[in-house]
Amino acid sequence: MSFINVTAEYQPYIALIELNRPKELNALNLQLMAELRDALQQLDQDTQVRVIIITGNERAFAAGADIKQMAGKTAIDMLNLDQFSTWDQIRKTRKPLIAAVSGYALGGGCELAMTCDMIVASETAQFGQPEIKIGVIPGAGGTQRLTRAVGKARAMEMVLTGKFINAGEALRYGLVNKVVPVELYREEAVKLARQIAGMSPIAAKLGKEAVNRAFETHLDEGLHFERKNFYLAFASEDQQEGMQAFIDKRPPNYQGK
Ligand code: DAK
Repeated sequence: MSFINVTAEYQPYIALIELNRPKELNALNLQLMAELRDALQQLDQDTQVRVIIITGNERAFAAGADIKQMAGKTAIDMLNLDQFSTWDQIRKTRKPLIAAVSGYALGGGCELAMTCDMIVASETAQFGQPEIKIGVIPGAGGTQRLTRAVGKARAMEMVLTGKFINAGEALRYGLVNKVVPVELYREEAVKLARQIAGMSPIAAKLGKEAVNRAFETHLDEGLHFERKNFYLAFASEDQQEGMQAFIDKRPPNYQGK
């Protein structure tokens, strides 16, 4: 049995991965995470895919790591399971990733959404890092990514009290890109994906990599990295096509070359 569905119904160039453990509110067990990693690695190599959307269902994007699977574990069990390598591989996806979130995005679910490059939320979305309520702390980057996204005071409150924030707050805090009515959140994510998929896929990868550097390094090194990727974009046919199309006053036709 598989815990994800991968569809290319929004082609051209867009793949959608749906987390599919609805009865457990898409709790992220080891199998689901391994399937998600494998699917992302495959889609990252697929030249017919330029943007990947990860979504859940209306009630839950994901209510966190599977507490029932973690409950009896020791520190050494967790060490041996090496779940971090799965999360690291997901984080290293080079194509743009959009999370389309409705309902709960909690704990590992919130961390998974934040691992994506952008978040489109439904009005019913709720974000939280409630690990403290079960005696632990975020383990998949929550303390770092949430703090960078919403600032120290809000992140501290969420991590230390486990409180959830709603979609409107998430928008005001800069955690999500857009909030739309629940019946539109997937469509809105697809719209955003289509916009990006119409660009040079090479430039999209280089741009993603450079923006992410802003969080990993100091300004000088980040600017240096951006310049390297800027030069690299000039090695692509897409750069020539993009600029020529502008001059010719026609839409560009990018080939990812
Ligand atoms: N794990 C397992 N089952 C879960 C679950 C979860 N996180 N969340 C919900 N479920 C299950 C419930 O047990 C219930 O199952 P049954 O009792 O029907 O068998 C079913 O989903 C429906 O849930 P509820 O009956 O509780 O539904 P409610 O509407 O009443 O409440 C809720 C919804 C989301 C408020 C509640 O389910 C809840 O509080 N869930 C837990 C939320 C939570 O604490 N999440 C954080 C988990 S810790 C790591 C990477 C990541 C992590 C750790 C390490 N490494 C790389 C090492 C992440 C850790 C976490 O996320």
